[in-house]
Amino acid sequence: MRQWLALTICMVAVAVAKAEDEQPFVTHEIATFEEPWALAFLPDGRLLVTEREGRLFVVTQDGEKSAPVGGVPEVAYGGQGGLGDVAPHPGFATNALIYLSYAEAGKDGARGAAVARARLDLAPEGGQLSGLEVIWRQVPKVKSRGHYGHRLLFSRDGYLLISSGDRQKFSPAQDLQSNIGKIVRLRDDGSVPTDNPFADKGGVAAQIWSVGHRNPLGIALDEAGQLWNVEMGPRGGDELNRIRAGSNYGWPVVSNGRHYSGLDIPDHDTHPEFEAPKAWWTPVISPGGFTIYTADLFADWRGDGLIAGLSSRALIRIEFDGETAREAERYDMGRRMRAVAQGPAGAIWMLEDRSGGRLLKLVPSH
Ligand SMILES: [Ca+2]
Repeated sequence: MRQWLALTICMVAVAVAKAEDEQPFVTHEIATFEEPWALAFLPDGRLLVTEREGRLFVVTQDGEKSAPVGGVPEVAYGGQGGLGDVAPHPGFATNALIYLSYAEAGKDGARGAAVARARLDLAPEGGQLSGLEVIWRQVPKVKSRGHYGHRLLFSRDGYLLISSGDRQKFSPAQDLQSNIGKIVRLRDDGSVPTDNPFADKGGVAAQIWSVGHRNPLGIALDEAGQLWNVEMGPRGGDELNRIRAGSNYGWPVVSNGRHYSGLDIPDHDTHPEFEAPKAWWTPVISPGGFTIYTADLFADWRGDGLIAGLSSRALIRIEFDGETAREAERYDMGRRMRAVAQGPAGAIWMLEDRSGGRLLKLVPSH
């Protein structure tokens, strides 16, 4: 049954993958980077782009790239780790604060994601960070160089949401004494809101917004303000989840995929006490980034989810219907896609993965 289902999904995926000349958008190459990981727009319309080795750039929409911004914290580059996400504070225009996530070295080869905030003073040649303070860390640091997660998102009411991967350690994702394998919610200074679902447990549990995530590389808010995430499953079982405060998404107890060894993990429908994904993929798409489109330029896509696919080398469009979601269309991009964001004028901006990864601007073709 599972094989039949997987084959069917695979055939559907092939059927909807469109050749480039049929795509509803034109792709413009804006700039090229070395292992880019994240992009975000500043209020003045310029972009911040991170490179995994530890560089942050200010980039114009025409592709003019600054010198690396000074004062970026030292990162533990290697494996999947390095400099990760970047997010300007919602009040950047007045406070100039930005947030960076990155892999941080600990003792004896242990590593963990950290999030720092700093003031970014823009200058003609780029900019300089000052007053950098680390406001969050994965607990505990572990000997792994993968599954950091560490995407950043500000909620409409100004809280900082951080997706925290399971660090390839599985069971801590179910442990409230650890913040790995979770989505956490903090105030903008890193302090813990008193209305978080596990606030009364204190300690690291108080940070936790949702439980049981594997490697969540995308978080986004829909127009109603509901939170969604995408995360990589193991062999099969990539997930799109509707995130609710205090809910448990089941990793590693359940997954619609199986271990890399081939050993099965019980599927979601065997454990209804966990939140099941609203959409899932076998074969995997390897979601690297996620946004929900809210602009008018792509008029038919307003309200749709957009996933940057790594192994699927695609932009994947999701249609929502209240509480449900489904893959509506898959556009072949030809390269591993690491990140996706909506630009100020409604264009869709993407980053390719790895060395030579391009910053792309997608605009409607008609
Ligand atoms: Ca399974």
